Amino acid sequence: MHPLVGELRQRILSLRPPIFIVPHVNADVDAVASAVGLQSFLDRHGVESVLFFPSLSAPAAKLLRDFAVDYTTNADVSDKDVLVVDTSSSSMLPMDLSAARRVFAVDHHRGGDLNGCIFDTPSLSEAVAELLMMDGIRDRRAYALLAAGVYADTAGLVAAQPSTLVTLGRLLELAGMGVGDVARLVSHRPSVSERIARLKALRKMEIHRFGEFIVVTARSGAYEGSVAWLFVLAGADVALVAGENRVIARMSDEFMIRTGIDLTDLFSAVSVKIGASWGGHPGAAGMHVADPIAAISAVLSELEKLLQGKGYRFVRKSY
Ligand SMILES: [Mn+2]
Repeated sequence: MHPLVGELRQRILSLRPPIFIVPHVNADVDAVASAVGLQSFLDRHGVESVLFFPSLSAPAAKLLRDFAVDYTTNADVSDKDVLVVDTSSSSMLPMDLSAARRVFAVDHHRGGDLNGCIFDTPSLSEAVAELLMMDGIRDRRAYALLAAGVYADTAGLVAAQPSTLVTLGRLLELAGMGVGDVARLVSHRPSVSERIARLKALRKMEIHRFGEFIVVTARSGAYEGSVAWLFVLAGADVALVAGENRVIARMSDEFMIRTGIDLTDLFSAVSVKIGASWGGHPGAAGMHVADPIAAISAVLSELEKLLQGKGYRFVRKSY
């Protein structure tokens, strides 16, 4: 059992019902699965809650349809207690929560500015699953969704920790599913617009060589995370994609292991220098900035400095 689960249990049971459960903007499978799991927990404790999902990713919307989950896309949270799920950065909220009575975040990303319980697990769903299991809750639908959340946020278990797999094993038993069933739940061919965004970014990308490492940068009007992930699959060690007012980055595992540098080091250093907010994990992070192109230059300079500080000697080249 994760040491924070007991505290999470206590903190959310002290909120005032009805509790509005709100995931981050463009909520992914892990975010909505965690939200449904939290509602199941509150239900079993007789605490009224509302799933408020104003902004969903396509895979999350499909999963909610498949499981016939009821949620609202429009609500007034003035003077209400809000449970923010899968983010602790106010810049990732899908709406202004300044009129809420209390805002409490349940998250597993570093770098956020909101108060809450911040886990260090690869998925938030595994932490929420432990909360339900702690109270012996039986809810097959919630467990199936949470298994999907674990699978999705660990990129098909690639990023799982040993404890993730222990929790997933129990989740599968409780949901009566196999790993193949979960993989099918989250398998999703990207939409035409997402595939077009990826392909357009391939046409416009810039390749930078930092000695033995490759950094790829591009601009994309949408799906920046998907584009960045594609660059890593194509051979980039670091991918930086500029959106309208943000920079989304991915790093290969190999780069992090070899250099000991990850995106939390890089983005926390750069965000201080340029006055931006950021959130994310070692291998996947995002930064909110007014000028994303300038921010990418700052990230490239910082990366060069960090690599040289580790003893790598090279002259930067661009292709
Ligand atoms: Mn997550």
